[in-house]
Amino acid sequence: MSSPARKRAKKQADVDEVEFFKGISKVPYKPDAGPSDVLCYKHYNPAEVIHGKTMADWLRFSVCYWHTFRGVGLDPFGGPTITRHWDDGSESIENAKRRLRAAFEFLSKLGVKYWTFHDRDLAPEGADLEETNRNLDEITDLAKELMEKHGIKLLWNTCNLFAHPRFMNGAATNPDAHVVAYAAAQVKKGLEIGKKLGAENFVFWGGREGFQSLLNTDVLAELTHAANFFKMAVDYKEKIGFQGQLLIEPKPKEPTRHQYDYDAMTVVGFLKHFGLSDHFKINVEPNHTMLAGHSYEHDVVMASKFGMLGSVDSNTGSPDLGWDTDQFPMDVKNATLVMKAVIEQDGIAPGGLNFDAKVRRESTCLEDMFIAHIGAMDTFARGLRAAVKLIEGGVMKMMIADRYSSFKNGIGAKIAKGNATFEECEEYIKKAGEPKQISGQQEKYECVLNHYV
Ligand code: XUL
Ligand code: CO
Repeated sequence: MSSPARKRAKKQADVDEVEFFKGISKVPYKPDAGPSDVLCYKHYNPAEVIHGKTMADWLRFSVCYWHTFRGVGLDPFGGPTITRHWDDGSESIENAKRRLRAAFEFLSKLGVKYWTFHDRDLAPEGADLEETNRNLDEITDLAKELMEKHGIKLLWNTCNLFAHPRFMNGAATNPDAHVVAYAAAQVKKGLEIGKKLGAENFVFWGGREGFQSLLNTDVLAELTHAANFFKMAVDYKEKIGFQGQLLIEPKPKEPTRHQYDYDAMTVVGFLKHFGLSDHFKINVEPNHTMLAGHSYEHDVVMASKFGMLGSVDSNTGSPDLGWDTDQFPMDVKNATLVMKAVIEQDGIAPGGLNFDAKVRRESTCLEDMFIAHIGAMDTFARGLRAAVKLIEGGVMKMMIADRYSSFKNGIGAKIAKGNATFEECEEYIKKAGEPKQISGQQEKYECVLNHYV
């Protein structure tokens, strides 16, 4: 950034009324807009009531701070491509404040009610924990003020327990107790900040909680330490009266070769094993779900069926690649399948749909930030509308009821209730003989879904 531009940016830090996104006004709802009119919602109409709730309440959209306000387009092969005029690239408090002001203008013009952040993206890390915490106090004072001014709430905050070199071998699962204690001290502050800002959830994504090699890893010790770490978090949350829901976000790999929180069912098993399942739910990121070798909606559905779906990091990957691309979700069918699960559990609150997504390295304009979010929000609005029609139409529900109808009576009812024995089943087969073939009708189900998408 040139020196006059840097001076201008510095000045903006202290001025509340500077407009960062000149030429972009509050995004309107224009259902009849043409194909190239992309700075408007064509499907997302927040106040519209659909299937008993407003669209805003079903969707609870949230913007993430780390990609949208800290992303610079770095990749392993090249440096930053994305520069923002309000950001002088420094780790100063002034820069952090200016960035935050730009973020709230963005949220407000977009018409999104929630945001999410990592502690270290918000405020610079100081020389020691005390200084870092003071920085956080100063920046979260401003965040609180801006949240009140713009009527924006915190969906969740989280701690970055993976970027600093001290965490290279993990945080809660680090083989060095000193690092585990550091991570605990950091999360203590994270929960305090969550309480201060009225966070509706608090997320643990297991950054480097995993291993690169089993040869040097005592997996049972590490998992036990992780469970004890979570127990400390529950105790402290209760002690300070933090009301937010605790969430764990699964991911199978990256940055470590194997991440302990592999997928939704792994996390459910871990939580049940260590007696933590009453205190945590799951923040599913479909992009991670696909990295685990599942379909887009798989973990959303699995977590929901076990009563553990807390929130969704709404993004997507490229199924042709094997890594985490954090793209904006633009596939209406995938969005429909997620919203079907959300409607079936009567909403996602206190969670939401958080866009843990970044514009491509090549999408360098300010306008692209808006277009990406608007496009993703419209995708999910279409998904919501389609899922409502699918559910209200009732055809798929009837087909499924019919498919499982043999469990309504007789031996089926006994199996379903858990009252049957092997001997009774044998008796039944002696009388009833070979089961007749029943079609699974996958293609018919796919046609029914396509009817609504
Ligand atoms: C990383 C990821 C994180 C979490 C929050 O893949 O998804 O950004 O959502 O730490
Ligand atoms: Co995420």
